[in-house]
Amino acid sequence: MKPLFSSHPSVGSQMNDNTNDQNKIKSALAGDTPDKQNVTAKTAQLDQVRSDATNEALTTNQGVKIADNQNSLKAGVRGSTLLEDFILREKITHFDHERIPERIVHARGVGAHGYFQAYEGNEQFTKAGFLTDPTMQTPIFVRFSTVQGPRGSADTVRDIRGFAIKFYTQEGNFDLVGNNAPVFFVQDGIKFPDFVHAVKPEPHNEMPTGATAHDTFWDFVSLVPESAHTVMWAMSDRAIPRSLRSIQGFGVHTFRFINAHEKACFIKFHWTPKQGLQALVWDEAQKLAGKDPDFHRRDLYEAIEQGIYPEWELGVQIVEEEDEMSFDFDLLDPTKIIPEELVPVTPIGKFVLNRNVDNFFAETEQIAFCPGHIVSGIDFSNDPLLQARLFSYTDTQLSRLGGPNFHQIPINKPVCPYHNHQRDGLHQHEIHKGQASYQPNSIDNNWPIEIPPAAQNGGFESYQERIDGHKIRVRSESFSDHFSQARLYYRSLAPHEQKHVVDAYTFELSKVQRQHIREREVQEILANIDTDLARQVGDNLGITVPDLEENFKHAMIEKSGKLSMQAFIPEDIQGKKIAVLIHDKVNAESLYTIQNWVIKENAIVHLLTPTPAPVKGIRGEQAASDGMQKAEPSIAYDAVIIADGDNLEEVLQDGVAKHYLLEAYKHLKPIVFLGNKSELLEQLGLSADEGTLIGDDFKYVAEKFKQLLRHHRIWSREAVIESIPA
Ligand code: HDE
Repeated sequence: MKPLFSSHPSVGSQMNDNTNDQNKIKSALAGDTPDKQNVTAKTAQLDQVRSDATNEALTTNQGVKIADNQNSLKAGVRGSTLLEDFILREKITHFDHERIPERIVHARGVGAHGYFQAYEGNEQFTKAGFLTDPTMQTPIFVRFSTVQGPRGSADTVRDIRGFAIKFYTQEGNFDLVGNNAPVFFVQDGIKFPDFVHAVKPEPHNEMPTGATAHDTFWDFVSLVPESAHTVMWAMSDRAIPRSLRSIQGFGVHTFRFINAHEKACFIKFHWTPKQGLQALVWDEAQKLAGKDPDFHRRDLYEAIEQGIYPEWELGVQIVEEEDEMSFDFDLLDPTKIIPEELVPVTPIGKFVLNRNVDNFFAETEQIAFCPGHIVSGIDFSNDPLLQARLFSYTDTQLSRLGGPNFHQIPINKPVCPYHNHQRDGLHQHEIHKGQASYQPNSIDNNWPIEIPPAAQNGGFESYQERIDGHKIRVRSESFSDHFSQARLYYRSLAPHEQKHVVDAYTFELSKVQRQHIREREVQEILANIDTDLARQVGDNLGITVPDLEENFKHAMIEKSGKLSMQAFIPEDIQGKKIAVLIHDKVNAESLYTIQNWVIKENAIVHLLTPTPAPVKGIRGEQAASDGMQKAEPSIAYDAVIIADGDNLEEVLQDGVAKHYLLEAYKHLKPIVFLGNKSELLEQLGLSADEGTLIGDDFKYVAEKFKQLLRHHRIWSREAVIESIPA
């Protein structure tokens, strides 16, 4: 971190008490602790990002050295440009073709590298090498995404998040292409193009970008009750995450594990962040979409640059083959969860993201996930949505990445050897030697050869499921209950989360122009889920709601403990972002105390000033600025501290600082008022509550502050904030 104060000659003698603290800060600056902070990290990163051509001559793609990269070749000093200029033409032609088609869904994304490490004891379930060797660290690449918006859309829109993981295992690549919701909008892949056409910006005017709040989305989902459960997730706080570091991931479909004795079981993948689950509030999400459309990718990138590595625990729910039919829903139905009360999650390993990409296009944009990339020990189920995905992803890469050799792009390449008789095609990078590109062959002794499944590190063999049925286009009757689990989700949420669901349906439906669509959603979908929910939304929209409770089907379980985000409060405050507002005549000692505490907690603190210039401490010291209050708004932080100092009058004159505090209060954030700053509460017309900490010395409020930060928001304040201006 930048030193907070310049070594002003007058400071030394008065700051003796803090010498140790300052030394700690300095050693952190020098890299003695892993707790690097934002500002230095940015500088260091600028130093590190070197081109691979540093110290090399500029050339054309054919290797011809270029003497002038500033001027095209012209017929005379003021004459026209010559067609002959092969340097200009090569450069412009390449530039013209720089873009590739964006992903049809999940176009907006961000990725990072890391590793996966298995826990002990998984061999009882699976023979997959990367899951059964706890000493091995398997490299991974994760790409997070939103579903609806194009590549340049904002990060914080209301949407399900994609959470795709590529495991580069020694037995081939395994792609776990999941979402941050455990269920999906449709049950059969044949409905996916319809769903995507409805959710995407409308075709006549290409609006809205990155939002489901429009007629075609609600038209479709109100006509397709199987979407009810997933829509409920999309209307909940899960769909406006505070950070990509604080989302859960799910494989959605039921898969299979197969162990070395060929015994199979059904599984569902879950992965849960050590950082806990946290959401934005809706007003923040909307404002961030304008003030920092890169909010989530920046948060992930900066955390990793600063050595604050996000971590998730991977687990599976395991269902024995013989228990397949023992639930009141179908395991093959991707609109259903298995409540954890019925089948708990067994942890099988953890993964950490610890390296940013070197080049966004080469890695994040060109990575090609496919649920069909699977390794021995894992297999598919007959979930009809999964089955369609097995076709779609490879197919889409052909047009995105321009041919069948996309597995040769570095980010997609397996780390284990691969050999076969596939040849040629667009963008072939390999120079295959020899004459025999077929099998059987005697010219090359039949190489490469098949490896039987029973051999060590053997060949892939599909689970030998017995199939006996008619060739038929039909939806299984066991897929027909669309509302019990939507109800289970709603009823399992904390009261403030339920209120947010009501607010979200109200907001979204208020944007729907056609009254009959609004009415259908409220009267035919919501009324079938929960009468109270439907009435609240209905009242807001002026729509009457029938009482359908008599028809409600009672599910095996009515409430589940692991659906509310409140069930995932983190143990620490690692990576939380704290803004400290400072003005001239700030109390320096108080800042050092805060700084040391933050370093110890591995959190992030920014000293925000009225302008980018440093401010003066009480004793004439200079406090460097980590950013200007106007440019680093409260919506980008988890908590605010208004620093101690002899400057209450200055703060009262500062409309930006006052708005900062009002907004943080309105967004239910912990706020610390140091020294005489507690007077601001009254001046701003705010009530003191459990989230407003007041003290002369930060030391005495630090522990309480930490607990508030762990819990992320002051929910009890929500009832009183309506009258505060947005
Ligand atoms: Fe996808 N999906 N999807 N999807 N999906 C794509 O693949 C598709 C589904 C998911 O970061 C596309 O490479 C079909 C469920 C993620 O690169 C495409 C069906 C789940 C990502 C495609 C589904 C997902 C994609 C677009 C229904 C959660 C981003 C570009 C049968 C389990 C991966 C591409 C990344 C991307 C098709 C349903 C998650 C078009 C046909 C269910 C996280 O192939």
